[in-house]
Amino acid sequence: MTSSISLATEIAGNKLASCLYNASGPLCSTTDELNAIGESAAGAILSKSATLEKREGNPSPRYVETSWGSINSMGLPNEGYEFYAAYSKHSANYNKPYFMSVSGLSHADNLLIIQYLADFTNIAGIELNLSCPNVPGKPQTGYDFEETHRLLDMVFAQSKLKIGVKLPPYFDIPHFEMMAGVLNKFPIAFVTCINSVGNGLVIDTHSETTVIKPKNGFGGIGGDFVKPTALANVRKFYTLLDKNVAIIGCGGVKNGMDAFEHILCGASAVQVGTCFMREGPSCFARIEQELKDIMQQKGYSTIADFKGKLRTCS
Ligand code: RRO
Repeated sequence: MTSSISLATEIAGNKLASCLYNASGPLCSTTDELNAIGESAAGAILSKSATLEKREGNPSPRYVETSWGSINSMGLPNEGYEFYAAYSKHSANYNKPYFMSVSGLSHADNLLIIQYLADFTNIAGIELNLSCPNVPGKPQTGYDFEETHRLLDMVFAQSKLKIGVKLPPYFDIPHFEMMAGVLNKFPIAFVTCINSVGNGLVIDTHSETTVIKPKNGFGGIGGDFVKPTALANVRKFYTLLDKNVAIIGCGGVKNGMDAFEHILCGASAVQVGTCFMREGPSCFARIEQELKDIMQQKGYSTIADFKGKLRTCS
């Protein structure tokens, strides 16, 4: 019986009945899409990254699934921040927290949006996206440590809501340490690792073309291929950040074992991106049951029983 097993967790002071929910990006832009997450077994609802103005995003084809995952260059298509702020009132119909992803095109935009959100009591927290790889001419803030410090200085000087950050993947130990050094200076509630692995290239050898159109085919990579990088980022930030910062794992999760691995590395919650895009909202109930089955086999009844308890082999 897995009914005595709990996947409950807490993020930014909010209780989630399940530690699994959607990554910002796929199927979380419209009211219908957000409602579908609300009605699903997901433990929370997370919006598409919002900008100041509504955006159409990059030209299509801009999302392609491959045998091992996905490549995207969506270019931040979204309804604008006021839409996602207003949705927070509707999200109260579902008995789960609503997080809003914010990805202003400038520091000033981010500050204006975050200031506006302060009065929306149904927003459980803001996931500040420091890592969109797909807006031509806009570098990923998370790869510039001083710029990240400057932005967070301004954000935390004025924010009333709980703030977390969505980071790009890092690949070098000093870079993990430098970013952790910046984040530990602020009262960050959570850190989501990782965004897509930026600027990959997928080729159709038959037509001898790229598979997506924007940026000459360069786009963010998600799915199976990114899981080892995601796990490394979850693990490193779990060990480097203050213990009251929740780590949210994102990258390569398509079954219960993938979620188990993220939690073992230190994740308090796990987001699903490419698999959610392919399978739709029913993926949450499936992955949750698979995770519960694994926990039962191993004799665990809560995620605290194994969270962060990864050991190095001897
Ligand atoms: O919209 C996008 O192109 C996009 C965003 Br904002 C992001 O954060 N990560 C990604 O892979 N695509």
